[in-house]
Amino acid sequence: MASANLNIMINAARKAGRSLVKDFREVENLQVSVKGAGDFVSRADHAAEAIIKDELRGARPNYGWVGEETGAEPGEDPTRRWIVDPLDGTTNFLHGLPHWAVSIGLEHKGEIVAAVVFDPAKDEMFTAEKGDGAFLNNSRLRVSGRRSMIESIFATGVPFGGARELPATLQDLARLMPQTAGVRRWGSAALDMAYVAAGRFDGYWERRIKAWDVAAGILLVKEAGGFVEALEPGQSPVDSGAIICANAQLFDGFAKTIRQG
Ligand code: LIP
Repeated sequence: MASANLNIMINAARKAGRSLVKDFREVENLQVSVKGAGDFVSRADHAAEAIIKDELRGARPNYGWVGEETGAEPGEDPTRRWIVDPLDGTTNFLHGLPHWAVSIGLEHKGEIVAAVVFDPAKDEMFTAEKGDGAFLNNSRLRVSGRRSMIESIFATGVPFGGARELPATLQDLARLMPQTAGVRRWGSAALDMAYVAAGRFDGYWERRIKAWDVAAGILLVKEAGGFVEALEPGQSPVDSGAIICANAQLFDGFAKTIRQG
């Protein structure tokens, strides 16, 4: 039985998803325009965040807020904050690729306690609450049972635009590729982690990531039986900026390989 907070999150994600799907259809038409879709997608992103913010802060006005587009706003309740990426996979959306999601996490005293990752293009609603399991469209999720790296596939984000994390990520790939069944770079951290929770990916890591990209995914993976840590041991995975997750059998070997970098 979903809590009142989770129901509020699901409804906000669906309302924002309806707006994004409408805009996504327009983006597909803009691919051939000279100006491109950049400004249009930015407006779509901001519109979606405004919808989510109105819904969540309207229902829980004393909670804090962190949103990719509008930044951080403390709430009267210093222990709780919404952590929201209204459109994770922005570049995919911009290019008309139907792989993007609405990501909403609720943090309480530094720990994610409720999560929603909604993929409107595929109508997949990933949800989790602390201690109550992870679900995809109300079906229970479990991470994969694969035990050997050579049978496993991993997801990541490869830094672009001159980001300083690129060399380390390329070294990660050089170490991983010979010992795995492959790596996927699909452009949405929230969906990468949802897919680890669903057993579609066996693990995921990324060296340059924001709290709003991974907050919801962290709880999905944990509640599906997976392990999640900051790339730097001891740091908070939510705010560390670099993250590793995998199923329980693979995590230690996978994390050791990534941390060699
Ligand atoms: C994206 C992440 C993705 C990362 C991209 C980008 P955005 O978030 O979900 O994993 O590789 O560089 O940060 O910008 O689409 O919200």
